[in-house]
Amino acid sequence: MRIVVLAGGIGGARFLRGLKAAAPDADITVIGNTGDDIHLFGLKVCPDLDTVMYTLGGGINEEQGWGRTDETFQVKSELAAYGVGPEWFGLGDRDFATHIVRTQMLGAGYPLSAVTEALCDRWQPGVRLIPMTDDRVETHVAVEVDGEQKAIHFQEYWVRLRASVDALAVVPVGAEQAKPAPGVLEAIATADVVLFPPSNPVVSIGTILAVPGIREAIAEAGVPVVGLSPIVGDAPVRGMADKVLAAVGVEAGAAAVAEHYGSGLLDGWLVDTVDAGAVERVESAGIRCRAVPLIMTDPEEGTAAAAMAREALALAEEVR
Ligand code: GDP
Ligand code: FO1
Ligand code: CA
Repeated sequence: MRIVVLAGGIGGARFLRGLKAAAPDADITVIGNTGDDIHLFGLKVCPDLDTVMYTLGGGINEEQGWGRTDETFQVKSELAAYGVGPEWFGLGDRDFATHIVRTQMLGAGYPLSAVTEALCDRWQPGVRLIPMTDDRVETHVAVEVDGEQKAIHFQEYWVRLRASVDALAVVPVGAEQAKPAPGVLEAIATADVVLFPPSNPVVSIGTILAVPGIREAIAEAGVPVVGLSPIVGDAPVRGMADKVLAAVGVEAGAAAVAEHYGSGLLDGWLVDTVDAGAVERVESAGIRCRAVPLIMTDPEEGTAAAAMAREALALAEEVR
Protein backbone atom coordinates (compact mmCIF):
# COMPACT_ATOMS: atom_id res chain seq x y z
CA MET A 1 0.00 0.00 0.00
CA ARG A 2 1.25 3.49 -0.88
CA ILE A 3 0.58 6.06 1.84
CA VAL A 4 1.22 9.79 1.52
CA VAL A 5 1.41 11.82 4.74
CA LEU A 6 1.59 15.63 4.97
CA ALA A 7 3.63 16.32 8.08
CA GLY A 8 4.79 19.11 10.36
CA GLY A 9 7.23 18.45 13.20
CA ILE A 10 6.41 16.74 16.48
CA GLY A 11 2.78 15.75 15.84
CA GLY A 12 3.61 14.47 12.37
CA ALA A 13 6.76 12.64 13.42
CA ARG A 14 5.20 10.84 16.37
CA PHE A 15 2.26 9.76 14.26
CA LEU A 16 4.60 8.51 11.54
CA ARG A 17 6.45 6.33 14.04
CA GLY A 18 3.09 4.72 14.84
CA LEU A 19 2.17 4.43 11.17
CA LYS A 20 5.40 2.55 10.42
CA ALA A 21 4.57 0.11 13.21
CA ALA A 22 0.95 -0.24 12.09
CA ALA A 23 1.78 -0.73 8.40
CA PRO A 24 5.30 -2.21 8.26
CA ASP A 25 4.98 -3.20 4.60
CA ALA A 26 3.57 0.10 3.38
CA ASP A 27 5.48 2.42 1.11
CA ILE A 28 5.26 5.74 2.99
CA THR A 29 6.02 9.13 1.41
CA VAL A 30 6.13 12.10 3.75
CA ILE A 31 5.64 15.59 2.34
CA GLY A 32 7.29 17.83 4.91
CA ASN A 33 6.55 21.41 5.87
CA THR A 34 9.37 23.85 5.16
CA GLY A 35 7.55 27.06 6.13
CA ASP A 36 9.24 26.88 9.56
CA ASP A 37 12.68 27.00 7.96
CA ILE A 38 14.99 29.73 9.16
CA HIS A 39 18.47 31.01 8.27
CA LEU A 40 20.65 31.40 11.36
CA PHE A 41 24.40 32.02 11.57
CA GLY A 42 24.54 31.64 7.79
CA LEU A 43 23.01 28.18 8.03
CA LYS A 44 19.72 26.84 6.76
CA VAL A 45 17.71 25.16 9.51
CA CYS A 46 14.69 22.98 8.61
CA PRO A 47 13.05 22.17 11.96
CA ASP A 48 10.12 20.09 10.72
CA LEU A 49 12.14 18.00 8.22
CA ASP A 50 14.74 17.37 10.91
CA THR A 51 12.15 16.47 13.54
CA VAL A 52 10.72 13.81 11.21
CA MET A 53 14.19 12.57 10.20
CA TYR A 54 15.56 12.39 13.76
CA THR A 55 12.36 10.90 15.25
CA LEU A 56 12.14 8.11 12.67
CA GLY A 57 15.91 7.65 12.60
CA GLY A 58 16.28 7.28 16.37
CA GLY A 59 18.18 10.53 16.99
CA ILE A 60 15.49 12.73 18.50
CA ASN A 61 15.45 14.22 22.00
CA GLU A 62 12.28 12.45 23.14
CA GLU A 63 11.38 14.79 26.00
CA GLN A 64 11.64 17.94 23.89
CA GLY A 65 10.31 16.39 20.70
CA TRP A 66 12.82 18.37 18.60
CA GLY A 67 16.61 18.49 18.38
CA ARG A 68 19.14 15.73 19.03
CA THR A 69 19.46 13.35 21.91
CA ASP A 70 22.54 13.77 24.19
CA GLU A 71 22.93 17.32 22.91
CA THR A 72 25.49 19.91 24.07
CA PHE A 73 25.54 23.65 23.38
CA GLN A 74 29.22 24.61 23.17
CA VAL A 75 28.97 26.30 19.76
CA LYS A 76 25.95 28.31 20.87
CA SER A 77 27.73 29.60 23.97
CA GLU A 78 30.87 30.40 21.97
CA LEU A 79 28.75 32.38 19.50
CA ALA A 80 27.10 34.18 22.42
CA ALA A 81 30.57 35.04 23.78
CA TYR A 82 31.15 36.87 20.48
CA GLY A 83 27.84 38.62 20.98
CA VAL A 84 26.41 36.72 18.01
CA GLY A 85 22.78 35.73 18.37
CA PRO A 86 19.97 34.98 18.37
CA GLU A 87 20.25 33.41 21.78
CA TRP A 88 16.57 32.47 21.88
CA PHE A 89 16.95 29.62 19.37
CA GLY A 90 18.54 26.50 20.86
CA LEU A 91 20.84 25.04 18.21
CA GLY A 92 22.92 22.22 19.69
CA ASP A 93 26.34 21.00 18.61
CA ARG A 94 25.16 17.73 17.07
CA ASP A 95 22.29 19.49 15.32
CA PHE A 96 24.70 22.12 13.93
CA ALA A 97 26.40 19.42 11.85
CA THR A 98 23.13 18.72 10.03
CA HIS A 99 22.71 22.40 9.17
CA ILE A 100 26.32 22.71 8.04
CA VAL A 101 26.00 19.72 5.68
CA ARG A 102 22.66 21.01 4.38
CA THR A 103 23.95 24.54 3.79
CA GLN A 104 27.11 23.28 2.10
CA MET A 105 25.11 21.10 -0.29
CA LEU A 106 22.63 23.89 -1.06
CA GLY A 107 25.59 26.17 -1.76
CA ALA A 108 26.97 23.58 -4.15
CA GLY A 109 23.69 23.77 -6.08
CA TYR A 110 21.74 20.76 -4.85
CA PRO A 111 18.01 21.39 -4.31
CA LEU A 112 16.62 20.91 -0.78
CA SER A 113 14.89 17.69 -1.86
CA ALA A 114 18.22 16.14 -2.89
CA VAL A 115 19.89 17.43 0.28
CA THR A 116 17.13 15.92 2.42
CA GLU A 117 17.57 12.59 0.65
CA ALA A 118 21.30 12.73 1.35
CA LEU A 119 20.74 13.50 5.05
CA CYS A 120 18.25 10.62 5.23
CA ASP A 121 20.93 8.26 3.85
CA ARG A 122 22.45 8.52 7.29
CA TRP A 123 19.26 8.42 9.36
CA GLN A 124 17.35 5.79 7.39
CA PRO A 125 13.93 7.02 8.55
CA GLY A 126 12.17 4.17 6.75
CA VAL A 127 9.97 6.59 4.79
CA ARG A 128 10.63 8.74 1.74
CA LEU A 129 10.88 12.28 3.13
CA ILE A 130 10.37 15.05 0.56
CA PRO A 131 10.17 18.77 1.37
CA MET A 132 6.91 20.30 0.07
CA THR A 133 8.99 22.53 -2.21
CA ASP A 134 12.59 23.28 -3.13
CA ASP A 135 11.71 26.98 -3.23
CA ARG A 136 12.01 29.30 -0.25
CA VAL A 137 8.79 29.64 1.73
CA GLU A 138 8.82 31.33 5.14
CA THR A 139 5.86 31.56 7.46
CA HIS A 140 5.51 35.02 8.98
CA VAL A 141 3.12 36.04 11.74
CA ALA A 142 1.60 39.51 12.04
CA VAL A 143 1.57 40.71 15.64
CA GLU A 144 1.06 43.92 17.56
CA VAL A 145 3.82 44.76 20.03
CA ASP A 146 3.78 48.05 22.01
CA GLY A 147 1.01 49.40 19.80
CA GLU A 148 2.94 48.71 16.64
CA GLN A 149 2.02 46.08 14.03
CA LYS A 150 4.77 44.07 12.46
CA ALA A 151 5.41 40.72 10.80
CA ILE A 152 7.89 38.36 12.42
CA HIS A 153 9.26 34.96 11.47
CA PHE A 154 7.16 32.08 12.77
CA GLN A 155 10.08 30.80 14.88
CA GLU A 156 10.36 34.20 16.54
CA TYR A 157 6.63 34.13 17.28
CA TRP A 158 6.74 30.64 18.76
CA VAL A 159 10.22 30.20 20.23
CA ARG A 160 11.06 33.76 21.33
CA LEU A 161 7.58 35.09 22.17
CA ARG A 162 6.11 31.65 23.06
CA ALA A 163 2.93 32.78 21.25
CA SER A 164 2.30 35.16 24.16
CA VAL A 165 0.67 37.77 21.90
CA ASP A 166 -2.20 37.20 19.49
CA ALA A 167 -1.37 36.16 15.94
CA LEU A 168 -3.24 38.68 13.77
CA ALA A 169 -2.41 36.92 10.51
CA VAL A 170 -0.28 34.03 9.32
CA VAL A 171 1.36 34.38 5.92
CA PRO A 172 3.35 31.66 4.15
CA VAL A 173 5.62 34.13 2.33
CA GLY A 174 6.69 32.78 -1.05
CA ALA A 175 4.17 29.94 -1.14
CA GLU A 176 2.21 31.36 -4.08
CA GLN A 177 5.30 31.29 -6.29
CA ALA A 178 6.56 27.94 -4.99
CA LYS A 179 6.48 24.73 -6.98
CA PRO A 180 5.98 21.31 -5.40
CA ALA A 181 9.35 19.54 -5.04
CA PRO A 182 10.14 16.73 -7.49
CA GLY A 183 8.21 13.61 -6.50
CA VAL A 184 5.50 15.38 -4.50
CA LEU A 185 2.73 15.41 -7.12
CA GLU A 186 3.76 11.97 -8.42
CA ALA A 187 3.53 10.48 -4.91
CA ILE A 188 0.06 11.98 -4.42
CA ALA A 189 -1.17 10.83 -7.84
CA THR A 190 -0.10 7.23 -7.18
CA ALA A 191 -1.13 7.06 -3.50
CA ASP A 192 -3.69 4.56 -2.19
CA VAL A 193 -4.47 6.79 0.79
CA VAL A 194 -3.52 10.29 1.97
CA LEU A 195 -3.24 10.98 5.70
CA PHE A 196 -3.17 14.25 7.63
CA PRO A 197 -1.51 13.42 10.97
CA PRO A 198 -2.35 15.50 14.06
CA SER A 199 -0.08 18.27 12.78
CA ASN A 200 -0.75 21.96 13.06
CA PRO A 201 -3.59 22.70 10.58
CA VAL A 202 -2.37 26.23 9.87
CA VAL A 203 1.43 26.44 10.06
CA SER A 204 2.20 22.81 9.13
CA ILE A 205 -0.47 21.20 6.93
CA GLY A 206 -1.94 24.58 5.93
CA THR A 207 1.46 25.70 4.66
CA ILE A 208 1.97 22.51 2.62
CA LEU A 209 -1.51 22.94 1.11
CA ALA A 210 -0.62 26.55 0.23
CA VAL A 211 1.92 25.36 -2.33
CA PRO A 212 -0.02 25.60 -5.62
CA GLY A 213 -0.86 22.18 -7.01
CA ILE A 214 -0.68 20.13 -3.82
CA ARG A 215 -4.26 20.65 -2.63
CA GLU A 216 -5.53 20.10 -6.17
CA ALA A 217 -3.50 16.90 -6.59
CA ILE A 218 -4.93 15.47 -3.37
CA ALA A 219 -8.49 16.30 -4.38
CA GLU A 220 -7.93 14.81 -7.84
CA ALA A 221 -6.19 11.63 -6.64
CA GLY A 222 -9.60 10.11 -5.93
CA VAL A 223 -8.34 8.14 -2.93
CA PRO A 224 -9.43 8.34 0.73
CA VAL A 225 -8.07 11.36 2.60
CA VAL A 226 -8.20 10.87 6.36
CA GLY A 227 -7.06 13.27 9.08
CA LEU A 228 -6.56 13.09 12.83
CA SER A 229 -7.48 16.02 15.06
CA PRO A 230 -4.58 17.94 16.58
CA ILE A 231 -7.10 19.52 18.95
CA VAL A 232 -8.22 17.44 21.91
CA GLY A 233 -10.79 18.83 24.33
CA ASP A 234 -10.70 22.27 22.69
CA ALA A 235 -6.93 22.66 23.20
CA PRO A 236 -3.82 21.74 21.26
CA VAL A 237 -2.06 18.87 23.03
CA ARG A 238 1.10 20.97 22.75
CA GLY A 239 2.15 23.97 20.71
CA MET A 240 0.27 27.04 19.57
CA ALA A 241 -2.40 25.68 17.22
CA ASP A 242 -5.12 27.61 19.09
CA LYS A 243 -3.33 30.93 18.46
CA VAL A 244 -2.76 30.38 14.75
CA LEU A 245 -6.25 28.94 14.23
CA ALA A 246 -7.67 32.15 15.71
CA ALA A 247 -5.63 34.11 13.15
CA VAL A 248 -7.45 32.31 10.32
CA GLY A 249 -10.83 32.66 12.05
CA VAL A 250 -11.22 29.02 13.08
CA GLU A 251 -12.17 28.01 16.61
CA ALA A 252 -9.83 25.61 18.42
CA GLY A 253 -12.07 22.56 18.27
CA ALA A 254 -11.87 19.10 16.74
CA ALA A 255 -14.95 19.66 14.54
CA ALA A 256 -13.97 23.17 13.49
CA VAL A 257 -10.61 21.97 12.17
CA ALA A 258 -12.33 19.27 10.08
CA GLU A 259 -14.72 21.89 8.67
CA HIS A 260 -11.75 24.15 7.96
CA TYR A 261 -10.21 21.44 5.72
CA GLY A 262 -13.68 20.78 4.33
CA SER A 263 -15.40 17.81 2.69
CA GLY A 264 -13.86 18.83 -0.64
CA LEU A 265 -10.54 17.66 0.75
CA LEU A 266 -11.26 15.33 3.69
CA ASP A 267 -13.19 12.05 3.52
CA GLY A 268 -12.59 10.92 7.09
CA TRP A 269 -11.66 12.52 10.42
CA LEU A 270 -10.70 11.08 13.76
CA VAL A 271 -11.41 12.98 16.96
CA ASP A 272 -10.35 12.01 20.48
CA THR A 273 -12.84 10.15 22.68
CA VAL A 274 -13.23 13.28 24.84
CA ASP A 275 -14.57 14.98 21.70
CA ALA A 276 -17.11 12.25 20.86
CA GLY A 277 -19.72 15.00 20.95
CA ALA A 278 -18.14 16.51 17.82
CA VAL A 279 -18.73 13.41 15.64
CA GLU A 280 -22.23 14.41 14.56
CA ARG A 281 -21.15 17.93 13.58
CA VAL A 282 -18.28 16.58 11.46
CA GLU A 283 -20.53 14.02 9.78
CA SER A 284 -23.11 16.66 8.98
CA ALA A 285 -20.33 18.51 7.14
CA GLY A 286 -20.06 15.42 4.89
CA ILE A 287 -16.93 13.94 6.53
CA ARG A 288 -17.03 10.43 8.05
CA CYS A 289 -15.96 10.69 11.67
CA ARG A 290 -14.98 8.38 14.55
CA ALA A 291 -13.92 9.08 18.14
CA VAL A 292 -10.86 7.12 19.28
CA PRO A 293 -7.99 7.85 21.72
CA LEU A 294 -5.68 10.41 20.08
CA ILE A 295 -3.04 11.12 22.73
CA MET A 296 0.44 10.03 21.64
CA THR A 297 2.39 10.59 24.84
CA ASP A 298 2.36 7.02 26.14
CA PRO A 299 5.10 5.28 28.13
CA GLU A 300 5.28 2.46 25.57
CA GLU A 301 6.89 4.54 22.84
CA GLY A 302 4.68 4.69 19.80
CA THR A 303 1.96 2.23 20.90
CA ALA A 304 -0.79 4.83 21.07
CA ALA A 305 0.35 6.33 17.77
CA ALA A 306 0.26 2.89 16.13
CA ALA A 307 -3.31 2.37 17.33
CA MET A 308 -4.22 5.79 15.92
CA ALA A 309 -2.65 4.89 12.59
CA ARG A 310 -4.60 1.62 12.46
CA GLU A 311 -7.82 3.55 13.11
CA ALA A 312 -6.96 6.03 10.37
CA LEU A 313 -6.28 3.25 7.86
CA ALA A 314 -9.49 1.45 8.88
CA LEU A 315 -11.48 4.65 8.36
CA ALA A 316 -9.83 5.06 4.96
CA GLU A 317 -11.09 1.59 3.96
CA GLU A 318 -14.55 2.51 5.21
CA VAL A 319 -14.79 5.61 3.00
CA ARG A 320 -13.02 4.07 0.00
P1 GDP B 1 5.33 21.00 15.12
O1 GDP B 1 5.79 21.39 13.77
O2 GDP B 1 6.44 20.52 15.98
O3 GDP B 1 4.49 22.03 15.76
O4 GDP B 1 4.46 19.70 14.91
P2 GDP B 1 3.17 19.39 14.05
O5 GDP B 1 2.67 20.52 13.27
O6 GDP B 1 3.41 18.11 13.34
O7 GDP B 1 2.16 19.08 15.19
C1 GDP B 1 1.85 20.01 16.17
C2 GDP B 1 0.45 19.80 16.61
O8 GDP B 1 0.31 18.45 17.00
C3 GDP B 1 0.10 20.61 17.79
O9 GDP B 1 -0.59 21.75 17.34
C4 GDP B 1 -0.81 19.73 18.62
O10 GDP B 1 -2.10 20.23 18.50
C5 GDP B 1 -0.71 18.37 17.95
N1 GDP B 1 -0.31 17.29 18.84
C6 GDP B 1 0.86 17.15 19.49
N2 GDP B 1 0.85 16.01 20.23
C7 GDP B 1 -0.35 15.43 20.03
C8 GDP B 1 -1.00 14.24 20.50
O11 GDP B 1 -0.45 13.47 21.29
N3 GDP B 1 -2.26 13.98 20.04
C9 GDP B 1 -2.91 14.81 19.19
N4 GDP B 1 -4.14 14.49 18.78
N5 GDP B 1 -2.34 15.95 18.72
C10 GDP B 1 -1.10 16.25 19.13
N1 FO1 C 1 11.73 24.89 19.77
C1 FO1 C 1 11.75 25.61 20.89
O1 FO1 C 1 10.73 25.74 21.52
N2 FO1 C 1 12.91 26.22 21.30
C2 FO1 C 1 14.07 26.09 20.65
O2 FO1 C 1 15.08 26.63 21.06
C3 FO1 C 1 14.07 25.28 19.45
C4 FO1 C 1 15.23 25.06 18.72
C5 FO1 C 1 15.18 24.19 17.63
C6 FO1 C 1 16.34 23.87 16.92
C7 FO1 C 1 16.31 23.01 15.86
C8 FO1 C 1 15.09 22.43 15.48
O3 FO1 C 1 15.06 21.58 14.44
C9 FO1 C 1 13.94 22.73 16.15
C10 FO1 C 1 13.95 23.60 17.23
N3 FO1 C 1 12.81 23.91 17.94
C11 FO1 C 1 12.85 24.69 19.06
C12 FO1 C 1 11.54 23.33 17.55
C13 FO1 C 1 10.84 24.01 16.39
O4 FO1 C 1 11.43 25.15 15.90
C14 FO1 C 1 9.38 24.32 16.67
O5 FO1 C 1 8.86 23.62 17.73
C15 FO1 C 1 8.54 23.99 15.51
O6 FO1 C 1 8.96 24.46 14.29
C16 FO1 C 1 7.12 24.46 15.79
O7 FO1 C 1 6.35 24.17 14.75
CA1 CA D 1 6.73 23.11 12.77
